[in-house]
Amino acid sequence: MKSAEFILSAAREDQFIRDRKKTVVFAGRSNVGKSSVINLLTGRKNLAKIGNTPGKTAHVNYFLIEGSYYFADLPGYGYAKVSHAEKLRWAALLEAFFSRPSGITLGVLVTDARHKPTALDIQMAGVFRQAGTPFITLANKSDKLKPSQLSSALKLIQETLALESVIPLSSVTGMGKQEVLHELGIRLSGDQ
Ligand SMILES: Nc1nc2c(ncn2[C@@H]2O[C@H](COP(=O)(O)OP(=O)(O)OP(=O)(O)O)[C@@H](O)[C@H]2O)c(=O)[nH]1
Ligand SMILES: [Mg+2]
Repeated sequence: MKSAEFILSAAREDQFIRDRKKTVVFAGRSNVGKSSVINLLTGRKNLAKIGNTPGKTAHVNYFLIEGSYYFADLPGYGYAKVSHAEKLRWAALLEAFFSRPSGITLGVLVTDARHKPTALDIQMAGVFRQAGTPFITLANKSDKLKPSQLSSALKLIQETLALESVIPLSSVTGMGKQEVLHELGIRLSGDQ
């Protein structure tokens, strides 16, 4: 991507960006690699911070891509050691984020190729569906699987989340990057 810059980190509803630019929302379990995927796609190694203490960053981070649309990095869910109060705050933030979905053009649900999607992943897919937001699903960390394991792993994700397709990806090797960029190009080119 030609340019990508960090814009702001929103901790509260009134900080969410509500201009008319298209927004691609990245969601997924804590530590699944959302920030790594953003860095891979933008070709910037340190744009989104990787591997911070999980569960500590309940912010929505916005990046402006090529001056024309946003990537929004949602806080990861499902980190066991997060307090109940923090989980509630996260849920409220997410609900507020999707309560005015006007700018949200596309969701990117990042899952872990090695694992069956969790109940929270199923809920997240439900949030996108309820908001009427189309989303694509990535099976990140595919480099950790043997090629022979990949197709059954993808099938498990696809069936558990009732999806039409899943794109295998590795933020480490770059496998799948072109396919995701191609898909984003198609989804963002419509004049929604
Ligand atoms: N092997 C492998 N490791 C990855 C891949 N993607 C991310 N990681 C590693 O997984 C860890 C978590 O990556 P992050 O990008 O910080 O994950 P995140 O989903 O943004 O995490 P939170 O922001 O805490 O929710 C880091 O140690 C990454 O280096 C991948 O495709 N393959
Ligand atoms: Mg992150």
